[in-house]
Amino acid sequence: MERKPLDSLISKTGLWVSRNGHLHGIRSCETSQKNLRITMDCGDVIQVRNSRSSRAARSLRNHKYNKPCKKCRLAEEKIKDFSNKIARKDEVRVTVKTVQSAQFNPVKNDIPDTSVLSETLQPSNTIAKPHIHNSPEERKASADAQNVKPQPRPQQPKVTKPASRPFQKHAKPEKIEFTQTQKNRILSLLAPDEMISFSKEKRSFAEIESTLLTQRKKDLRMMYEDSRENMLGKLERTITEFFVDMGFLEVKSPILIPFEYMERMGVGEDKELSRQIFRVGDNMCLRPMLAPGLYNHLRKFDNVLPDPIRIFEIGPCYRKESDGNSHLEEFTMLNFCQMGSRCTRQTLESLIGDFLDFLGIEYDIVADSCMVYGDTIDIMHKNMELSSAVVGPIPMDMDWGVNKPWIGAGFGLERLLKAKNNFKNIKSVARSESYYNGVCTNL
Ligand code: ATP
Ligand code: 9VF
Ligand code: MG
Repeated sequence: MERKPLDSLISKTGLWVSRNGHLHGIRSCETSQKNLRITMDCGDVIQVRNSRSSRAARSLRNHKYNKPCKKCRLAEEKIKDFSNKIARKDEVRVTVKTVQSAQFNPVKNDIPDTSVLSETLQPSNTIAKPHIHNSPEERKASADAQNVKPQPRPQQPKVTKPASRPFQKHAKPEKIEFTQTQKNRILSLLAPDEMISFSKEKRSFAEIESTLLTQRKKDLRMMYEDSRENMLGKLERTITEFFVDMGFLEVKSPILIPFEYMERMGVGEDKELSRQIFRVGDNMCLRPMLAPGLYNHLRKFDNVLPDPIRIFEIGPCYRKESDGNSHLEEFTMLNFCQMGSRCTRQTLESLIGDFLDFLGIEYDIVADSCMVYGDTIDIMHKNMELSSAVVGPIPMDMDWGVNKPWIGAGFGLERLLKAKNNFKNIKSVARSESYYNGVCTNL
């Protein structure tokens, strides 16, 4: 049977169940394409997605609530009518959220900040405030994570709890089982230096989430107060300054390029790699690398600038490969190159060494090869490739009107940030609406 969206559930009952289980009467409800703005009889206003699967939709569908809101002054009849419906649904039971009274254990920090931790201690019956989740990703994370599976209904249905003991406390469970969605939500809320062992965890999902939410809000407020700089933007500025100081010219070439450029780079439609390219219309694509733009600049500057020519670009690149912890579909590449004199492996390695020392990132050099350039010098941080570097010339240069020796290296900025800051997931430092400077924004 198709589940009804929130707006139709509301219009049927005229009631709302808030996150803390209070049953409210609805005074008015404004609807937009995707959202509802509901004013309760008590004056509370909330904005929610008009979803079929949210916590609120489930509560209304299952007539699941904890106690009526006193300020709404709901008619006894209305409450009874709502409560009675539950009795007809055998599979549904009013779920009373139980939060252990045990002390909140901070998520293990390398260096615990006691001021942060003590502030995050909350009363054992605290339940998070309603949140507005805008993206499907956000909504899924929180709504699914909050989901409490319907349990077989006990013999004597007791819908409301005495007002004095709204949240009954049970004996502390030995071990908490987390769903994968809950684990993902918790992991997304961890700071880079935080870890959690789900198998040893004694706190409930709600407790952990609430502690982490408080910490992440604090982190974001601190960034707003302190530097206000975006990590990715700042790294781009820092690297730009470094290469400009080293005598490299900063260039910015188009992100939207003719697909023919990729054919000229040896990645034509017949090649497996071309499947990773985002095509735009019939003839264009989003650049998956910076080399075509740099080739064109080198050719044009050849008779203009003194030898050797040094240029670099930093900017977005796109590849259809989002799996794993080191790949993004939208990432930021640095490619620096030199053409003309002194284009040796030694110069290349020394430039790379100076650059990574400047950033304070450890690395190893390994030999590799790739389809576009043939032999490459790969720069690794642990098991992650930071860069592929090449000593030219190569036969392909001819197709770009370049006929001098060259050296060059391409680095991913998000991978540099991940290596430098120990981020677990590259997505937390990528262009994103879900993270800011490694901190989850779905709070
Ligand atoms: P990998 O083998 O890890 O997929 P690659 O060899 O295909 O990388 P290159 O074409 O050498 O990547 O690109 C230069 C650098 O750009 C890489 O060393 C990496 O730092 C970064 N990079 C490449 N693809 C991605 C991606 N999808 N997401 C984030 N960074 C990337
Ligand atoms: C080095 C890897 C051919 C002299 C204009 C610039 C390079 C390797 C870069 C990058 C890529 N290449 N991800 O080319 O410096 O292009 O695949 Si040029
Ligand atoms: Mg590579």
